[in-house]
Amino acid sequence: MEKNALLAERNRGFFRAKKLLVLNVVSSPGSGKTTFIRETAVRLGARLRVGVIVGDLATDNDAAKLRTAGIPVIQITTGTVCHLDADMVSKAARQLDLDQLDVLVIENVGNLVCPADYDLGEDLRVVLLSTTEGEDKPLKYPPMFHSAQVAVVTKGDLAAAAGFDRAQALANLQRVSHHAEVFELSAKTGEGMNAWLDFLAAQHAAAQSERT
Ligand SMILES: Nc1nc2c(ncn2[C@@H]2O[C@H](COP(=O)(O)OP(=O)(O)OP(=O)(O)O)[C@@H](O)[C@H]2O)c(=O)[nH]1
Ligand SMILES: [Mg+2]
Ligand SMILES: [Zn+2]
Repeated sequence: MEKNALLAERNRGFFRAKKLLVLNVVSSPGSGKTTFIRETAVRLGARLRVGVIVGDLATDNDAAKLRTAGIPVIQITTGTVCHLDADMVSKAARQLDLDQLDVLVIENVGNLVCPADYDLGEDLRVVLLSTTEGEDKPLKYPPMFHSAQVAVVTKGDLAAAAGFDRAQALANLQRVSHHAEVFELSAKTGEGMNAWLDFLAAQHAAAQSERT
């Protein structure tokens, strides 16, 4: 764990020197990370160039989906390890042409538990909560939600069908991640995506002026 903290700081310095804004996207399996990342990258288009590192225990399905959309992507398959660590990210990042990118998105392994403990050297940790998985996730997995700077409620288009209690979900987020910026959107319909993209662009601009 100590070694990971050191490597994460080294990653952070390296990413800063490359003028990259780096996101660590975490959620339970199937909350919509890959879809959200794909829509983010595609909608930003030429405004900001996005590259992706994606972690899974097995398969390169997610990388294939992202690559089809023209997004530069490196897949990490972790075997039995249920989280990404800073060393894995460092090795994968070196396989991307980082000079061509503005934003690096890391899709973590679908897991709301141990990725909370592994700093990857990111600027922002983005936790997803889908409308189909229950409003109580922030209360059940507080370390993950507490450690995130951004919380995104995904699959807004399915909220009614799932009987999603929006007020309760927002109250739970407020309780556990009170400092986090909250976005509500659907990657499928695009509703709510613009507010998120504007926030991301502003974060990128702020990071650039800080680093020059
Ligand atoms: N209706 C709807 N479905 C969505 C949305 N986002 C994702 N999905 C669907 O939800 C399923 C899982 O989405 P993924 O993006 O693969 O989720 P993930 O978090 O990357 O999954 P893992 O990497 O396996 O943890 C897929 O069938 C998606 O098409 C959305 O906004 N609306
Ligand atoms: Mg995925
Ligand atoms: Zn783990």
